[in-house]
Amino acid sequence: MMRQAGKKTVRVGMVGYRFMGKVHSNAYRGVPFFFDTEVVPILQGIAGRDEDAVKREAQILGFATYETDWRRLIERDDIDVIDIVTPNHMHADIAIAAAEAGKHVISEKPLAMTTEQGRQMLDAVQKAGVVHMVCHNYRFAPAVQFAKKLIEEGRIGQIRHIRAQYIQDWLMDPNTPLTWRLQKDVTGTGTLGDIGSHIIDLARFLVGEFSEVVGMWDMIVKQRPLGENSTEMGEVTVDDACSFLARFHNGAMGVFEATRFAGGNRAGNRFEINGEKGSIRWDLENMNSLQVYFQDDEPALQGFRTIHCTGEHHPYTSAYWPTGHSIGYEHTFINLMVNFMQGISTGVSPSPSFEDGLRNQYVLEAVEQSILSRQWVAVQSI
Ligand code: SOE
Repeated sequence: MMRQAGKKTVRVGMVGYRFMGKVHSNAYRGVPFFFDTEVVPILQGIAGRDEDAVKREAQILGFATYETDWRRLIERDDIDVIDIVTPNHMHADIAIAAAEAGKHVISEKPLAMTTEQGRQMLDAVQKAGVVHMVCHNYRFAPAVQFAKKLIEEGRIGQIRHIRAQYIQDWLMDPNTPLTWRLQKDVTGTGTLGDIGSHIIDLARFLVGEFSEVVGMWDMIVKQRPLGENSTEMGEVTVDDACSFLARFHNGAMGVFEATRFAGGNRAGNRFEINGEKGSIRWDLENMNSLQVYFQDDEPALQGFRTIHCTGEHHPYTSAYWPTGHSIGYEHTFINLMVNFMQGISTGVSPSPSFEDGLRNQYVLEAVEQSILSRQWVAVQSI
């Protein structure tokens, strides 16, 4: 850890340790390995209720200590950052307690269960003056950052359309057990909040703010086994699939789809944006490539071309490998954590902040209300 010499450090306390816990831990370790940030994270403590499991995970993930109560982690003087990788229903209590204790806070998405909770979380971090961030990692894929650059440079002109999907297939087997992601009181909404929130974030990042939405959703498998080999069944209480139409304040139109029943699509997180002068396409399953079309290309050569965003001219990539060498899903989180570390060193919360999380939550709420009322619903603004 030579690059750590003489640097300021922030001591991270993480609550939770499963999939996202592993991803975040890997990202913190990657920051000083690849980037020269002012502030460097230290994996100081981890919390989880099951002592044997949390002790084991602390060792695997590289945390110095563990706690079996997240409140104890927040009370500790040797923790500067609280990282929330728990199921959604715990985000608000942990984030608010962390902010009140003066800790910087980073939370997995969606920010909250409701807009009311999201508002309380934003108020708490603003009142405490701590740095905050929500983990919409896909913005930090180099090809997505490059798309943003092209849009800001006016290369596709005024945006007219976005069609975005996050379609998966991991629930197609009706014997797949009921997980917390399928229980309303733990997760809030199903596909809408879990993966729909990611494409909402990408749309807000690349196109702008939503003005109104109308949606529909469906619950496809209504009961599932409670565990791997269980014959006992539990109720699925959230959407398995959700689609919605949107209008943006800048006049653009949007078509969005989230499902866990799109056979063959393991991580079909894709968008196409069409502007007056060109189009841009991205697909997580080919995440280092960006397809672009420019209307002012010579007519005989017009068509989509593919840019492999792995070169020195593309955002973030030169921190990793020489031109042409691909990076993966985990690097989107390293890039995100680099922004978080920079935010801590400047005192300015990077985007996506809790404010972005709340704006995202307003879109989720409007989609849900539109489905329940079978009407278009205006998206509240902050
Ligand atoms: C499961 O649907 C999941 O792991 C989401 O929770 C993540 O946010 C998404 O990035 C991948 O799929």
